[in-house]
Amino acid sequence: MNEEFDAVVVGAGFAGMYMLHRLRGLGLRTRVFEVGTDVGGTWYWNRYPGARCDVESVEYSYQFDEQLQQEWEWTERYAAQPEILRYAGHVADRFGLRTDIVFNTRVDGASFDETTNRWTVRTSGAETIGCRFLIMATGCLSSTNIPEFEGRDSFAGRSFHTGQWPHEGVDFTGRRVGVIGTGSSAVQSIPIIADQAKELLVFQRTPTYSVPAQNRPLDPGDVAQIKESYAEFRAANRLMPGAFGSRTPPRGEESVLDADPAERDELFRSRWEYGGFGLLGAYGDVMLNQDANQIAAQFVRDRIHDIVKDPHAAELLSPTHTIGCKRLVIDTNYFDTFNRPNVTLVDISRDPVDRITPRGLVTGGVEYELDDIVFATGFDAMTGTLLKLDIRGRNGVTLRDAWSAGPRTYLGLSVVGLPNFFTISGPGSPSVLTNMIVSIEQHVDWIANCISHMRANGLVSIEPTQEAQDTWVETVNVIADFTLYPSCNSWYLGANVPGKSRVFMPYIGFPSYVEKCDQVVANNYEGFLLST
Ligand code: NA7
Repeated sequence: MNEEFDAVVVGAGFAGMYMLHRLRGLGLRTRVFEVGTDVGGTWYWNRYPGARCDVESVEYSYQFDEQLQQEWEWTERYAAQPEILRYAGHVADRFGLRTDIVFNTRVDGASFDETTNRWTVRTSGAETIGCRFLIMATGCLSSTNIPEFEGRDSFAGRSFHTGQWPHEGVDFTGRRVGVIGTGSSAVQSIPIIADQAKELLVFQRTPTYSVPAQNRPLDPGDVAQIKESYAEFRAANRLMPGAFGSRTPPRGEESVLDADPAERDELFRSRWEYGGFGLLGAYGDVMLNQDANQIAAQFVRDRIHDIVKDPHAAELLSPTHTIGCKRLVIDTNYFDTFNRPNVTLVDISRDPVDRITPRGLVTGGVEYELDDIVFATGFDAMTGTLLKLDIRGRNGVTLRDAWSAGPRTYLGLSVVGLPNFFTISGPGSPSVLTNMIVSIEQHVDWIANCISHMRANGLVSIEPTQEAQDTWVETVNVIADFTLYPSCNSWYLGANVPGKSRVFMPYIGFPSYVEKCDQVVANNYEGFLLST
């Protein structure tokens, strides 16, 4: 054993940084381990061209420190990756966080000792660290998904994954580039790569619903107004289902099926022109009823046909699945990019990528020669990183065994058999369906308060009961089944990774979730076993 700590936190993204800050405030000796060379988490890794947050910058920031939120100046409605990374660095500087973070170091696994009620953590630095509390701040989109295409490593050109982009950037000038995937990362990067590359080929398996971001520089008067009453603005956001968007046009309660077609079209158009996710909230039943959903979907398909001049390309770019079921993408000039003479859309919905060769890739019996391949193929979301670690709890329980048929948690915070183990924004919590920073702060505060309660009462271990966990898993699923979310192959369901169990992972509805977490505490940590 090299060193003893009260708590070990895995990951120095927004979750790990705030967790460290709170634990220090409680006087806990804390050590954070981070694979990267600096803080920032997902914003440290995702440096692809055009990377930008889809939650507005004045909301996608911490609220735990009034001075911090007053002093930081965002420049655009939706912040770009370099600005968010600068913000993360600013927070680390301001609170002196880096002294307790060990960079360039991966946590490989951890085991729980039932006699001491402590964890032993193993790192890639060949260290073993002892701690009472083990907190996973490993992020929801931190394990990249690169499909096992035959011959993948034989490609003689350059290849990149959007989520592991080179820090020095990539120059595509004069190159023939292939992008595989049309999710958010592809939609953001394609217009910029198309601007640089000699030729761009986009290999699309499923077309994407994307709406304009209508991004713009922030108006200083507007920002000053928000800052004057930041607390009220934040409080209003916490009452929203996704913990953001209280300033945007309000959610409609009516059914789209009852609306007059001309008025309906006008409302959708106003949301389209406003930009962002608001289109899905124009009516109350878009995410609840398939007929209602398809009316919103048709509106977007019509816009795609307005923008894309070649009708065949427009048709290929028009999705037919449930809108909003895969995360709605917000873009800048995505569909318009397909009007460029140097951009070609290759439909691989029927003929998948057959193999990668030294010269390019083969699909539908055609070899497309490429200089560069960009894998915009997403992530093994929410569970990927947690399951890479060898976590061993009580009675030899491993996280991998416990989750072999899909993740099972109590509140997305804790797991049966793993005492004193917490997951920040884990599966079973609202996480990716919300403004992540708000969810992170709510989880970190809950965990910090729980640890403080344990210390004040001489308690040495906490673990959920089997019954509480089973009931919670059931609740998460019942709520999801009430909506259209489970109706397509999204990463929310793990359906993007071959062989992954199909389980809807996020809890839908931030306010009711917070109420439940608070109730658990008010009822003396209902559903948990606490021992002295
Ligand atoms: P996404 O949204 O998971 O998108 C990945 C894309 O890659 C998507 O279009 C996939 O098509 C495609 N894909 C994945 N595997 C393959 C294979 N084997 N062949 C062809 N195409 C494939 O990841 P992003 O990084 O864009 O975005 C992730 C989140 O980051 C996003 O939701 C925001 O929250 C930010 P499919 O749709 O599965 O047919």
